Amino acid sequence: PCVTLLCFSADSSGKSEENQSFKNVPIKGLEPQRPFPKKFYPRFTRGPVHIPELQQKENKIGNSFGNHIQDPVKGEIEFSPEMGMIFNEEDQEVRDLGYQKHAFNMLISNRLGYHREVPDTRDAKCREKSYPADLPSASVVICFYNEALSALLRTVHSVLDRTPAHLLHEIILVDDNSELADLKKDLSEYVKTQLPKTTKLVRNEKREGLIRGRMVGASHATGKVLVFLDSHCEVNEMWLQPLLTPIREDRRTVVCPVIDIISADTLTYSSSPVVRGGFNWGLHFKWDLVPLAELQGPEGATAPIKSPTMAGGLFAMDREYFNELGQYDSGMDIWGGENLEISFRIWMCGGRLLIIPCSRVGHIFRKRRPYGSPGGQDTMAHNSLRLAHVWMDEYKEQYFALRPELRMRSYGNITDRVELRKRLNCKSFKWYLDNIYPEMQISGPNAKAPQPVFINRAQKRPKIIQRGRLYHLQTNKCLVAQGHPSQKGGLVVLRECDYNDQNQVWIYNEDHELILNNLLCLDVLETRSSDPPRLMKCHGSGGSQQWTFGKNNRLYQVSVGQCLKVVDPLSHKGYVTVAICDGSLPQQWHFES
Ligand code: UD2
Ligand code: MN
Repeated sequence: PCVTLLCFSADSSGKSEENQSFKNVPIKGLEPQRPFPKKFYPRFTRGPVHIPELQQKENKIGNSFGNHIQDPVKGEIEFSPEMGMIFNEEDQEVRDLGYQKHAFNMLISNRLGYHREVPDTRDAKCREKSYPADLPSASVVICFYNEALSALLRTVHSVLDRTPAHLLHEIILVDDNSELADLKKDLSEYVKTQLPKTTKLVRNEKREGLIRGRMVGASHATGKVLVFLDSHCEVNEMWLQPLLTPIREDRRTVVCPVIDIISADTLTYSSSPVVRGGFNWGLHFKWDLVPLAELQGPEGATAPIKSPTMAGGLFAMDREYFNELGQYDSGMDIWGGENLEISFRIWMCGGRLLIIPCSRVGHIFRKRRPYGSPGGQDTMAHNSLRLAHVWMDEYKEQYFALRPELRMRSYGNITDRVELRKRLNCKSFKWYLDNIYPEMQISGPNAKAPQPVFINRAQKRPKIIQRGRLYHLQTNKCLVAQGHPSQKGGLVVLRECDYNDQNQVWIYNEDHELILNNLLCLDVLETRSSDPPRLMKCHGSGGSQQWTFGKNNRLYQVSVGQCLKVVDPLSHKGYVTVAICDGSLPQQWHFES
């Protein structure tokens, strides 16, 4: 049977006519249907997402999960590659502008609308857990700057749709002085007319950055627990109860959900492995595998995990405890560093920080930040300096060893924060390293650190589906590298086919990558959908390197939403580009084994 996309809600911000034409795109039988690759940042792989209990429900089968559809036989959520199909110039503009302003595919985000189902990525044992009835209620604080309306409202609706009303005290949206006029107008209208009274919108008179922005949000909150979210998230089934439970037991516990991955190019929701937060001496956050000992308790994979640091965006904390512990450092600007600062502060001043595997929230991970700071400063360095001087004692030298140019840089007044540390009677940074993050390597002559025992998760190579030539039907030519196939950034062009030439051999694998001579992947630039494809290092996270073969012999580029086309089939130059899929001869390709 032919399954069509059924994922447009009435309030989708796309135009209804376009939706109509898009709705009729058949999916099954048109493209090779394979599980969407799970190779994302953090860089570990996992098998396909299985949702056995959904398989039982007849009415769910063939229904859409955003841009996933469920395979009725295997019960897997599969990826529908044509969600980003460009039909006209307007689509193209939405896509390209979206990448410029938000660094993700806004065309797909708009088409998904404000509600969608996401795959339940929790460990099966999480579904057997029960939680106390008398949990504290939460104020959800979402601070945003120039967010895409559809992404922001999907964040809000996912919370409204998947949180029991008695646990949701309010949602506080903090507009950090966004400049996008449409966003301002449409959002305040929407909040007024479409959302419950408990969703409030506050607006900063000037750009404060996410750190002071969250403090503003928290100051308006009246719920027992604060829950912070980024403005491009989708919460999963039963996300809040597992976060509130440990806080109810001990108010000095701060908790983070597992952050699932929403692809910036395809908006596909996929499962993250359970990892914990760490950092390096450059004061950058990083993910670490969980030491074996942490996973060997009776609760196994569902037990909360102690985490030395948090990623920053998604966490829950008792509101009064947030205030007692000194909120955030209000001298920190725009973006960066606040996550390590609050993590060190929690541990050193008598609290604890846990990751809760049974709570899952998806987040759009972008390849770049689409905004700067108002004065163009490097706020990460400024903020890191402040945290190093307040919290890291003699270990700040580790940072300066890597960033000597910052040693003399001014970082503003930190008196209040130093006093806070004294007042709260916080432990030393050495205590933190010894007890909370003993795996941290200390560089220098006397460096000696215990080797952590980590679970070894081998990276899986995507399976090869086909190996052969990319043959252009109209010209009888083959797609090859313009220069050497190992040259990064090189263009591809049509040349006479030579069946003995390895440099003409492509691999097509289960991740939908096209790899020339087993070296580089066929890739497109994210920002402009009209640029020709190039050969780039395979990044394994789909999107710009995903291609599917479909109707009318077309070769479709997933994140650009267009088809590979020969520019001028009669010329000898053999240039190719991507263009709106029209089924014409210049767009017809064969993969020849
Ligand atoms: C990560 C965190 C983010 C924050 C940051 C370090 C996650 C998933 N995300 O970066 O929450 O801790 O590390 O600072 O852990 N925003 C404003 N005003 C600004 C700039 C940003 O309100 O001036 C908003 C923005 O719209 C977004 C949030 O702050 O909702 C986080 O910004 P981001 O998504 O660009 O940060 P991200 O996820 O790269
Ligand atoms: Mn974010």
